[in-house]
Amino acid sequence: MKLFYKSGACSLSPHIVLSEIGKPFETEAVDTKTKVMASGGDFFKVNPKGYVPALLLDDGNLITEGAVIVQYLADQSPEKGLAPKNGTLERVRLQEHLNHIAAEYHKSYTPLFTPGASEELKAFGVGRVEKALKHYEDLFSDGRAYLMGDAFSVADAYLFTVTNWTKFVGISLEPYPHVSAFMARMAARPAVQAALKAEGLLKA
Ligand SMILES: N[C@@H](CCC(=O)N[C@@H](CS)C(=O)NCC(=O)O)C(=O)O
Repeated sequence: MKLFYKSGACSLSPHIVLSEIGKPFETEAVDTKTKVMASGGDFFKVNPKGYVPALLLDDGNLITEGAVIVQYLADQSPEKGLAPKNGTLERVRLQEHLNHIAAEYHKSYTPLFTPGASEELKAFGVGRVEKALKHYEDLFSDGRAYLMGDAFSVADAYLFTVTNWTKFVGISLEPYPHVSAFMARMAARPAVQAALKAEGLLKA
């Protein structure tokens, strides 16, 4: 299978999950502004929505939406324990986290990455990001190591990826010590290091 990605973008989340699983996969970089892929092709022809991540399966099917891709990957390798079994309440809890990250947190950064966005819109984005960070700070303050408890799940890969953007938009994690500790815990995972390195985000 092949993951279409942009370095450091939300596609880092499935990249981390693929790296955690450790089975062979390919990647292809996409310029998300021009929609030109590293191969020179038009990314709109792969994913008409124009967004990374997109996962092309060996049988030609394409899966889009990061929160969905990571669950598909986890379900293909159940022995890795990256998501609770479908149909369980625990799986619903995982989906609550994934949906919150996608709908409430991820997209709150949009004005902060949009050149020419008004100061008012940027302030709105910062407020939304800080509200989400407060939510995660409260969650982690019960001593859990990962969103679902003691064990890493695919939601952690997504939370790490999005929270990593704080450093590009000038939002300090200092008021969120538990979130900071989570970020350090994640960054120490060999699979996360491997994905960051593959995307050129680690100094040699
Ligand atoms: N709903 C999509 C959104 C993905 C998304 O926002 N991808 C961004 C990178 S983080 C992108 O490709 N942006 C290009 C664009 O806005 O045209 C998902 O959750 O996977």
